[in-house]
This record gives sequence, C-alpha cells and structure tokens, in this order.
Amino acid sequence: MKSLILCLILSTMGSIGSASADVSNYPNSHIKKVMIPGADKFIPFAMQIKAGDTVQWTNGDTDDHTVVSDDAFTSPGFGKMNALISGTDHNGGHPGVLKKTFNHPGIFVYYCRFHSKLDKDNQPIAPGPDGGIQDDKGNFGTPMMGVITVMPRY
Ligand SMILES: [Cu+2]
Repeated sequence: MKSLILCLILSTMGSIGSASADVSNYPNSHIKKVMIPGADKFIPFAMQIKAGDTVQWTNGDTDDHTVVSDDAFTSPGFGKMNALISGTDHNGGHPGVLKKTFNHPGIFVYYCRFHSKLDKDNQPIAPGPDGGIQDDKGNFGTPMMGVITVMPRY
C-alpha cells in the first residue's frame, strides 16, 4: 500500500503547482512544527503534511543547526536548501526559527550539515567508527536528519 501511494505521488509530481519559498497556494493550509531540543536531533524525525502546508523549525538548543537538502535526495521542485537556524547563544537568548512552504506533493529529505556527514557521492558515513554522531557513552547513532512527506491536499 505504501509503495502504491508513493507511485501515485511520483506520477503526479511536476504537474501540480510549483515550489515556493514561504507562500502557500492553498487557503486551508497549516503550519507544522519541528522542534530541535537541546540535542542534535529533529523532532519528529518523520512528518507527513499536505500540499500547501508550511513547516516551521524551531531551534531550542544553545548551538546553531542547519536544514540542508540536496537535489539528490529530494523530489523535483522542492529545490536545494542550506539554511542556518541560530541557537539561543547566537540569537539573543531566543530560539531561531525557519519556515518553508511545500506547495506540491513529494518527499523532502534533509539533514544538519554540522551534525551529519556525507561522502563525495552523497552517501551517509554513519553509523560506524569513522563517522556519525557519538554519544557520551561512545555509542554511534543516527545523523541529525529528517524527512517530510508532502501528500496531495485534494
Ligand atoms: Cu545540527
């Protein structure tokens, strides 16, 4: 069933709307929130929204983080992204905020370039002793990343 839905999404892409920085094409759209707590992770990791919705990332960490996406990972039309979200240390004590509106169906995969590592072929170098994120106990975990699935609105 999931693969059928994905096929439907892929077959309709390019025919619906166009990418836009921060203006929704739909009157009944919503703002969906992704939080960065005081840790190197996006919560939720995976999110499903509808075309026209805006995602708002809020960085509640003291450190800066980024939302980066490459054409290699992302459905056509969403565009590349390389945006800094200031942490509270660099934003007057307030969380940094970033918004992006998704006006057509597809899949947007992103990561933080400070807390993930990719090789020259865009392959993730994690988990393992040569890459990835290491906790204070020496365990390697998932790079700081997330995925947004944009479903058709109608
Ligand atoms: Cu980060």
